[in-house]
Parts: sequence; structure tokens; C-alpha cells
Amino acid sequence: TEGQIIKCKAAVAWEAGKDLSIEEIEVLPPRAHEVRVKVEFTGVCHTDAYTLSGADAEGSFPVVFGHEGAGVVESVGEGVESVKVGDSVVLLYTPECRECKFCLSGKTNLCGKIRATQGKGLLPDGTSRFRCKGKDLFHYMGCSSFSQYTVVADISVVKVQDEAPKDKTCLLGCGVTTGYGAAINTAKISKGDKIGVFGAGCIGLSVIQGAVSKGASEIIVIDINDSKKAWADQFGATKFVNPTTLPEGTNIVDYLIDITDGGFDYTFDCTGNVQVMRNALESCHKGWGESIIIGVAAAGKEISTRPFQLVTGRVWRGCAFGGIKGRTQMPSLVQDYLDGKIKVDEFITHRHDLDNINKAFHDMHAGNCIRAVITM
Ligand code: NAD
Ligand code: AHE
Ligand code: ZN
Repeated sequence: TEGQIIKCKAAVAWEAGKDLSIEEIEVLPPRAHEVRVKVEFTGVCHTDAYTLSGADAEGSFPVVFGHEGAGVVESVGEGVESVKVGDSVVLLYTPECRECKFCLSGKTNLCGKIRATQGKGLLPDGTSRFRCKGKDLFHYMGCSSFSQYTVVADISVVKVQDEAPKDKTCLLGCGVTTGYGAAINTAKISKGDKIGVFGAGCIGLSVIQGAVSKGASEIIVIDINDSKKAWADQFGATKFVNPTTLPEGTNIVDYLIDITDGGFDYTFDCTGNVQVMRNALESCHKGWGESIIIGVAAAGKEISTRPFQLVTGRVWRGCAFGGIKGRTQMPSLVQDYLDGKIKVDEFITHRHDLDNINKAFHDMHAGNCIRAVITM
């Protein structure tokens, strides 16, 4: 079912550090193994703000950002078998081809098939499907959900239950799944474990949700914003620590090791700050504690610690999209949401229409937003 060019509205980032501008753009029909999706709702993730800021080594402009999208398949290119017109879908920034070395390894959710072009802001054939004012616009993370219509690779989309509300399932496209998956998949949290969550945004709160479901005994949240305490409590954290208000001279790592009787079983960096990553590793228990990096650090930033920390049994790990294989596992996450086993609605603090999408970025920087959902 080959389609025509669609004209629609999109939020375009013409250059780094500037507000997005709402433009009429042209969205070309999907080519072979591509899917054109009518995006109905999108979340705004800290990673969108990060790339917009110019700090992303892979950022290309002008671009259509957004990677937490849900909608309906409008048309499909030749050879697409996994979805059909009218299907309810969630976009996947971590695709799943089921045939590359990574997918076949059984060891990772990172699919290698289209990673190179995705990182360049292009579809797998090396071109863009977006035009505006005579220019090509780059795609973003294989998704570009800040457009009313987008084109993605067929391995970057998953059909989900029609009855699941798309203004909620969009958040399973990144924030909720990333933290929850990191907790239940990447870290193998067991009953009674002590967990440290550094940063209580959507990602950190989702880690808490996963840790609670695994029966963690202590879930300590470390955040520099006191207003996150109520949020951490609501999701089931047992203690909140603001490192900036500890008594003068208190070392945060020593403090955390002290209150956990030797350190955490698992810690999670949900900030993207490399000093926080170090603290998260060093507050793990000697001999077995594992620290999982989820946060995305600015271009050029590096982590460091004394190798002795690893010699003495602490482990540094990381994951993207919570280690979840999107096409295989997303429908069961959606089902868990429908069955009331995973919270999603609770993360939504703000709603805007596409014309007001910049407010979502301003709210994020103001620190009172967990997730804004944009109605396209
Ligand atoms: P967010 O901005 O909503 O939340 C970040 C939280 O960290 C805030 O509560 C903030 O107050 C806190 N924080 C900031 N600096 C801190 C510090 N020095 N110490 C303690 N807390 C601090 O962001 P989010 O959307 O939850 O995303 C969190 C991070 O995860 C970002 O870096 C984002 O890019 C990354 N991310 C990674 C993946 C992945 O697949 N690996 C997926 C989504 C997001
Ligand atoms: N472009 C960045 C890397 C950014 C990054 O690590 N992104 C995560 C997803 S963040 C979602 O909010 C990711 O998927 N990483 C795995 C991958 O293959 O990109 C940079 O530093 O260059
Ligand atoms: Zn994200």
C-alpha cells in the first residue's frame, strides 16, 4: 500500500540550544521495510533535551526529536510483515531485527542492524523521509515522534493492544520501561536486597517500581531536589537523601555505606552525571554490589574510579531501554499495565498540545515535571 506525501505539523529543532519550532513538514511515503505511523501521543524524555542542548556527540540538525511515541500505522512499504495499516503501535528506539549477531546472541537487547544509520539521523537506506522549507530534516533515534506522521524501520515498531490508551503506552517507549527493565532485567534484584537509586526522574522512579516488585527491602533515593522526596515515597522508596543538605563535611559515599551496613546490593545512576556514577559504584557493597549506569553523559565526559573498587568485587554495568527486547517483550509490558501490575499514569505530571511542546522542556528544567505527554 504505497502512499502519498503527507503534509503535517511537526516540532522542528533547527539548531542546538534553541526552542523547537512548529512547522508544516512533508513526510514521504515509507520505502521497503519501512512503516509510516500517525503519532497520536509522545512523551518528552530528558534525552531529547540532552540532544537539543548540543551535548550529544551524535546530534545532527535540523532534526525532528522525540522517541516516546505511540500511534497507528498509516501505511507500510514493500515487504513489511510485522505490522499492517491500522495497527496500534509503540515506536522503538532500540529496534529488534531478530537476525543480527546481537539479537541472536541471547545476551543483549542492543540490535545492530540499523544502529549506524540511526546514529546519523537517517533511515536504513541512508536517507530522510522529512522535508521542510526545501531542506531534509534528520530523524532521531529511529523514531522522531515529535511529528504528527513519522517513518520508521519496520524493526523499530511493535504492535500493541488496541485497547491500551496511547497517551499512556507512549511512556513505555522509553521512560517507564527503561528504569523498570534495568531493575528487573539488568540487575537481578532479589527479595531483601538494598537498592540505591541516584536521581528520581521518570527513570529513577521506574527503577523504584521494579525494585518494589522484586521485594527489595531498602530502596534509598539520592536526589539533589527535595521536591523529589514525595515522589520517591509515592513509588515505594524507604528513604530519601539529599546530598546537598547533609551536615558539613559528610562524604555521601561513606554516609550511604554506613546507613546500609556496608553498601548497596544494586545502585542505579539515573542522572547522567559522571561524579554521581562514581558515587553510585563506590556505595555498592564490597564483594558483590553492582552499579547500573542508565544516565546519558554529555559528549567528552568519562567515568573514573580506583580499579581497587572492582578488584574488591564491585561491578559496573549499564543498559539501554532497560535491556528489553521491544518487539518481543513490549506487548507483555502493555498487558501488565492493563492488568494494573505496572504504573504508568502516575508518571504524567503535565500535558500539552504539540503547539506548546516547548513548555515540556521548560518544565523539565524547572524540576517539577516527571513526564509531559504531548497530544499530537
Ligand atoms: P530527569 O531530568 O527527569 O531526572 C533526573 C533526576 O536526577 C532529577 O530528579 C534531578 O534532580 C536528579 N539529579 C540531577 N543531578 C543530580 C545529582 N548530582 N545527584 C542526585 N540527583 C541528581 O531525567 P530522566 O528522564 O529521568 O532521565 C534520567 C537520565 O537517564 C538522563 O540522563 C537520560 O538521558 C537517561 N536515559 C537513559 C536511558 C537509557 O536507555 N539508558 C533511557 C532514558 C533516559
Ligand atoms: N548519542 C549518545 C548516546 C545516547 C544513549 O546512550 N542513548 C541510549 C538511549 S537514551 C533514551 O532516552 C541508548 O539507547 N544507547 C544505546 C545506543 O546504541 O545508543 C552518545 O553519547 O553518542
Ligand atoms: Zn528516553
